Amino acid sequence: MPTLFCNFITIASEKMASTIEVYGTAAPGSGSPSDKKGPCPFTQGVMMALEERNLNYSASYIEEGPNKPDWFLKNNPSGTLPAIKDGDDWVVGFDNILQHLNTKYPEQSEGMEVPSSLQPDIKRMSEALYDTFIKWLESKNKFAQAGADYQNVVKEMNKFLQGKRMYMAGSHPTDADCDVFPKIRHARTALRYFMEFEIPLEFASVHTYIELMGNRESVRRTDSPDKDILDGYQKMFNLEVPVSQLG
Ligand SMILES: N[C@@H](CCC(=O)N[C@@H](CS)C(=O)NCC(=O)O)C(=O)O
Repeated sequence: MPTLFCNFITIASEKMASTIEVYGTAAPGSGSPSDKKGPCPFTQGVMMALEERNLNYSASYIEEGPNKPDWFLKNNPSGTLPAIKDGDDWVVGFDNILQHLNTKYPEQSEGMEVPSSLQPDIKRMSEALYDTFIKWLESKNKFAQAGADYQNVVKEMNKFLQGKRMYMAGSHPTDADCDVFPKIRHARTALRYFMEFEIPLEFASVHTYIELMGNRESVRRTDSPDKDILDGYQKMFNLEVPVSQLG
């Protein structure tokens, strides 16, 4: 076989075999690195983005806080999670990671990019969904203003989807769903338990969206059991209702 051809085979097979290493947020108290995923929708979102692209990856988890391993901080001085190592490249943060995937794997990323006309609205809703959810948990008060703010964002999302879109950016899943869905999933589970809050039935488009996304393989393969999500947020915010009540 000519040398040039041999080299091509080697490079092609190396490229196909390369595995992206994901470092996500670990369950509180599980160590670093840990094999126990913690309550971080950004971590699930990155893994969903890899699943939707059919890219090979392995995942391990690092605990939040100051005690991150030296080897990790050497490569990721900010300590922000999630991060990935793709070959020699370290990429940190949800948006940067998705941008990296779109640039480095254009074929696998086909159809995943969010139309620029929709990006600002979706980003604003996504950030508001997470911020109000976290503020509500932090308040430890079922009647806090953050609760009303959270419901307003869900209402806005319902209006955004209603009669126009099945997924956040249209008729097929995109990176917008890797961004938004994990936040809805985590909040719905945690708020139901800690705040006795259910997304009102009148927000039917959001309920349909949750069901549609919940059945996707990319979600099934990256999801955490409810108990792990609840346990994570309980420890993270020192919430009073004991998760052990779940049985
Ligand atoms: N904007 C960041 C947010 C990610 C984030 O909030 N990560 C948290 C974990 S869920 C983190 O980095 N925690 C590290 C620490 O607090 O030590 C992103 O896009 O990924």
